Amino acid sequence: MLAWTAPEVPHVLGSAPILEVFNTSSGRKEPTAPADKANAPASLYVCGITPYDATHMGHAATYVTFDLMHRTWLDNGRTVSYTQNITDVDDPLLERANATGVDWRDLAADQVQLFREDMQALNVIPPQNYVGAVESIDWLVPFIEQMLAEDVAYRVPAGDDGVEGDIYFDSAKAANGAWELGRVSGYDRKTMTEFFAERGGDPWREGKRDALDPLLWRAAREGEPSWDGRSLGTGRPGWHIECSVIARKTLPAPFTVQGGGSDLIFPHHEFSAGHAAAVDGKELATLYAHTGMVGLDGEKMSKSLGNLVLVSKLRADGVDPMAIRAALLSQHYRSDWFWTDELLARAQQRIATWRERIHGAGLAEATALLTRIRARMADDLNAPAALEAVDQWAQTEAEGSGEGAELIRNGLDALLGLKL
Ligand code: 5CA
Ligand code: ZN
Repeated sequence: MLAWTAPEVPHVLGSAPILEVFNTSSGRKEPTAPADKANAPASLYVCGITPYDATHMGHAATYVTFDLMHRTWLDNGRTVSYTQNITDVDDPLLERANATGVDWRDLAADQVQLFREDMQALNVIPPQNYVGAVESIDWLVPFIEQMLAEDVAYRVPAGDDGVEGDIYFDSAKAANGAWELGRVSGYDRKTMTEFFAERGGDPWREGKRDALDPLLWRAAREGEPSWDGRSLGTGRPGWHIECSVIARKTLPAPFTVQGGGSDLIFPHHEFSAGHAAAVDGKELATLYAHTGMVGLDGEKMSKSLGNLVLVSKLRADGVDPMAIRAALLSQHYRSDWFWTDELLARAQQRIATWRERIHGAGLAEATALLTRIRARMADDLNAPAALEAVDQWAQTEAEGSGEGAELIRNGLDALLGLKL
């Protein structure tokens, strides 16, 4: 699928330490490159949207976070392969389409287009591979066929609706050196069970070998879209297999970082990793990075609750997208936080102050500022601390008459994606 137009990312002289990122799987901060190969190619997979509603601040915070990772790697002189999916067929999308009387394909296409516009406005570098679930069905069928052949997948007898042919993943049999249940999330069984039911799983389905086994292939049902799955029968893919297969088809195995919001740790990233490892015996990614949840008025911002602040709405109201981006950057990506009007107002104020101060920037102060920003970003993408460094610089007496302005402008763009 077409992504969006790539922004020019300025190249800035100087060097930065290797980026370290908190790995959910190990519970520690880890370098994203070997010490002796600081500029080794990097690869990133970030779980994309389910396009049934517009981009809210939670989505934006997540994609801007991984954009910071992308930019930090580019600044380290690394080539970056980046894949993002679009879950363009799944229960919530079909339910919304049915409820609103819109064709699910039109709903998805409209929302993906709005997402592209939001991402472009926020100066997010697009993925090279932007792949829809529907587009990946031909890739995914042979994966599931192989899993069935190796008995790490199995057919479940018809449930209440009498439909035969649903295929599930055998979590216990699939355990191998590269994955076992809990490898990614580290959660105990009780926590897994809770999240599985809350986040699209069906622990109650009869005939499964383990209540936590996830769906790989859903046999065709009346009124639901379906595709030819060869020996699987007609149907549509489960959710986790979509991301494993798209990642395996477009990135190295393992790739460097698997990313998404913390709501995806379990079951989604757990089983995406499990499916891939079951097929080729390799880990999905070397590191799993997760963003905290953004909320509004005391609740997680979510399409199902409807408590949303939309990027497109703020843009339509004339808010500078760079102020939106600065507001997102003002909170650490790993914390859960709440969007407020005050955060946006403060970001607008900061941008205005910086735009004013830059005219007097000298070269030495510019170089010193970039060094500070690089150090903070290399330490688990500490964007709030990087913005504080910019604030501190802006409070100092100007040392020049603009010789350093271009360097600061380029640096803030290259490293933070902020255009002054
Ligand atoms: N299509 C799947 C991933 S394969 C999905 O989760 N789609 S989504 O539209 O629900 O979310 C898109 C991305 O935004 C995911 O990475 C998700 O973890 C993240 N996200 C969703 N809600 C929030 C939130 N309130 N705060 C931060 N990130 C969020
Ligand atoms: Zn995903």
